[in-house]
Amino acid sequence: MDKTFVMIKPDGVQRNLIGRIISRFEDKGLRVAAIKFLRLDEEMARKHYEEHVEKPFFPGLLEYITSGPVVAMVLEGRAVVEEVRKMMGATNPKEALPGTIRGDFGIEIGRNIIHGADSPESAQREIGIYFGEEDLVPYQKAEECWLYE
Ligand code: DAT
Ligand code: MG
Repeated sequence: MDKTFVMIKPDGVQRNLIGRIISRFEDKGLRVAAIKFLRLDEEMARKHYEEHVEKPFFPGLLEYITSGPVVAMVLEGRAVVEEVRKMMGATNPKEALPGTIRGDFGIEIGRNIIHGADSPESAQREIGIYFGEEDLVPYQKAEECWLYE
């Protein structure tokens, strides 16, 4: 099954959205394969946002992402990277459509609630930052024959 990496950012945790966000993924039929509650330090944040460290917005991003605990998870499902990106909505909540997580819960780009890997390659790299092979629990859900043809 395809895998992606998702993180509920510090604002999502502070705003009591953990349950509602995970529920959306469960409702869609995606499967949680690993989950962890943690606070990023600067080193982890730099690794996570490797491609953005030189960007002008990085100092603010670093402060925000290390400002409180986050929920990191691996989700599984068919084409899950793309599905999760659709469910998250545009990077800037101002442009994110209603019905998406960022569109429904966010207002500003620097408080956009959720991270999701943007490609299967990024997903693999990001999963490796937060989880070891032993953290991924393989299982099947009984409903899967009603989700997949
Ligand atoms: P995404 O999180 O949708 O994958 P990204 O990888 O381009 O977006 O950027 C990572 C995060 O950095 C994003 O969630 C919010 C922040 N960010 C991106 N572009 C920004 C900008 N122009 N100003 C401020 N923050 C920005
Ligand atoms: Mg990104």
